[in-house]
Amino acid sequence: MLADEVASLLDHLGVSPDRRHGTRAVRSPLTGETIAHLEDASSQGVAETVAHAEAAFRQWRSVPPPRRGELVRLLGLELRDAKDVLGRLVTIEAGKIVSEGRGEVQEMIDICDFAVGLSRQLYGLTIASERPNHRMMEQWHPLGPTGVITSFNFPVAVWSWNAALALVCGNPVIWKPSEKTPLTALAVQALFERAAVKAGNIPDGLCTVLIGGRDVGEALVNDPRVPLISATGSTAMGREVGTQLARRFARGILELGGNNASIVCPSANLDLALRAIAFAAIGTAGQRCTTLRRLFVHDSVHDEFVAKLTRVYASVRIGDPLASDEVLVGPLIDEAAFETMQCALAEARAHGARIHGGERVEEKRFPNAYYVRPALVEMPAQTGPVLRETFAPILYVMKYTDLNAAIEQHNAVAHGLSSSIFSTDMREVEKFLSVAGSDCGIVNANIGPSGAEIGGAFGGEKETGGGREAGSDAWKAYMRRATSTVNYGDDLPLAQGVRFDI
Ligand code: UN1
Repeated sequence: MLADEVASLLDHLGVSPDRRHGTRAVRSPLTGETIAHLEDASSQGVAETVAHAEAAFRQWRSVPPPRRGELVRLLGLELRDAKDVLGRLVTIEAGKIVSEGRGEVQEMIDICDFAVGLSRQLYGLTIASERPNHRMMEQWHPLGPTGVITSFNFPVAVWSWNAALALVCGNPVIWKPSEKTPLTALAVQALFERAAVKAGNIPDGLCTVLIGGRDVGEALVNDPRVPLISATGSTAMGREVGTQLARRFARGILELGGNNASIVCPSANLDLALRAIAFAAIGTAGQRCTTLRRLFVHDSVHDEFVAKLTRVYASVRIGDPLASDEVLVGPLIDEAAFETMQCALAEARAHGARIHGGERVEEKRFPNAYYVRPALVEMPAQTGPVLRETFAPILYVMKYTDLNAAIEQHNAVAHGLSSSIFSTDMREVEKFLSVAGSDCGIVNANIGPSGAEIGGAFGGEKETGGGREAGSDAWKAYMRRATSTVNYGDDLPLAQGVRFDI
């Protein structure tokens, strides 16, 4: 019984039994069984949580940033201690294989480390003034309560990319996790609370979790006391969130879908490309926003490469990730995901596809869980379902002859998250990385499009939403900039030479 194991993992992680009952059933995609019940937040509960966050903000914004970093450092220590247990809960609740469940917690640890360093580097500029005896500068100030809406596929890491930065930037965090993965959120909240006790003097309501469905997310998005919402999920969700935020002039960090592609050139190291593409297309059962979904292979290597890929697709081990470390493909999140995948495959067939795999497996053993063999789909052209994101392990393969034309096709989709090229010809690589190359937020060479590390800014263009999270200067989105001009002289020269003598 997974429910018993989940109960003991939650005990171990310190989730209070008071929070573990209610009418919302949580299921595991591994078996389809119900593993816990929780209570949704009421609309009054949402309003109270935001009020607490607002009160916490008044205190937290005045704590010096390196002291704020100390709390995040302690959170990183809690996560190190809990890595295996929390990783296992991620596997049970989201269906990831064990090493990816642990990898997700490692990504949380990495962003905590990054944010601790950042807490001493929230730099503003000093700017040369055109006026004598004047100094210009900018400061970065905390913004306010930050709402974080996350999706099932990275049930804990995405919160941490936002929360670690928001906390050192001086903002409280209100988390609305996916209704498919609320238990891991409560577990992380319990770890945060442990870190907060160790840190001491942390205001109540600094980090909170709101369990619930769409109505809870909407209440958060529409609350005028929340100046920033970071939302990860589908483009349809992001379109609604973005519109609501625009109406009240609030800020959004949107991390939406991807229809990511790679190009395999004639000079590519094909063995390397094979491993990279297998991980990117099959890993996480095709349920990453960075999953590889389209592949353009040069005519001269196409048949050889597709034959190799077909063998990988036919032999990759699929099943319950808790049963063996050799399992590389866990289940789809639910039946709806399975149906969507089957529709996309049927449509591809109507567009002339040749399909390898894609069928349901393990149905007898797990009638309520949805395991599939990843689908390798040879397409005559980039049409029909190839043009959209289907959140399932489907890789559409197409042939190309001219790199410029392949880059055109590469960019001819609505999303712009991640991309890569496999080539040992530096002219091809540099072209792909150049202004005339990939139009995505992430552009790689000789690795796949997924599996980004924390130091770089993560996010993409077009219908991916435009937000950036995690590394580089992504922290600026969590702060407000104040530009100040100070006159230390006794005259009042005006900018642009304007005269105004009274
Ligand atoms: C997502 O799927 O929502 O680059 C994020 C990657 C991971 C993050 C994926 N670091 O694949």
